[in-house]
Amino acid sequence: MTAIAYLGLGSNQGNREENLRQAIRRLDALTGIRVLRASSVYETEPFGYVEQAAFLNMAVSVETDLSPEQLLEAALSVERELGRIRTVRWGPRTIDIDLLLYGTSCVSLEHLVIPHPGLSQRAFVLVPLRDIWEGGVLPGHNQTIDHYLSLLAEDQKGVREWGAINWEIGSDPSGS
Ligand code: GSY
Repeated sequence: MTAIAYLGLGSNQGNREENLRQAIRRLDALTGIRVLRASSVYETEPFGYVEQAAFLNMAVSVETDLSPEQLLEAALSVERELGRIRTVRWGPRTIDIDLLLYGTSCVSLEHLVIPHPGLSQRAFVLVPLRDIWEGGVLPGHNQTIDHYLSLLAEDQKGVREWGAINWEIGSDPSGS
């Protein structure tokens, strides 16, 4: 059985754009995951630990026949391949891949909570997700993305459109 899932991607270390591109390509290359849509890329002010560089954030939707836990493990494997080392909580990272939504499922395990906790309070997640979200109310929330964004004060948003990423193979001259 397949599900549509939504992943949030962020990078604030190294070549941020390339990190996002490689993450999407690697996810799409995995068995059981097909990337469907990618949002625009947004430059966002760091949330939590603020003494760090600005992030590039985006969201992708995937079709998957992996379970939520398998999809999480796949995301973590791509993080590891791209050199993500978990040191400081909230600290800088080459790539962060969060499992935001998995169909209409709600999951509450020690290591995995879906919808992602904090989803409805973070503009750096909500704004990219809005680009590609095809439903109305968010599963487990009963409100739309626009509703949650309207609750955030302007100075909490810190999100500006940065551009788009061509991630499909053959979309850049080097093909890398
Ligand atoms: O939760 C993802 C990692 N992260 C981010 C992020 O992706 N974007 C912004 N703007 N701030 C963040 N703080 C953390 S931790």
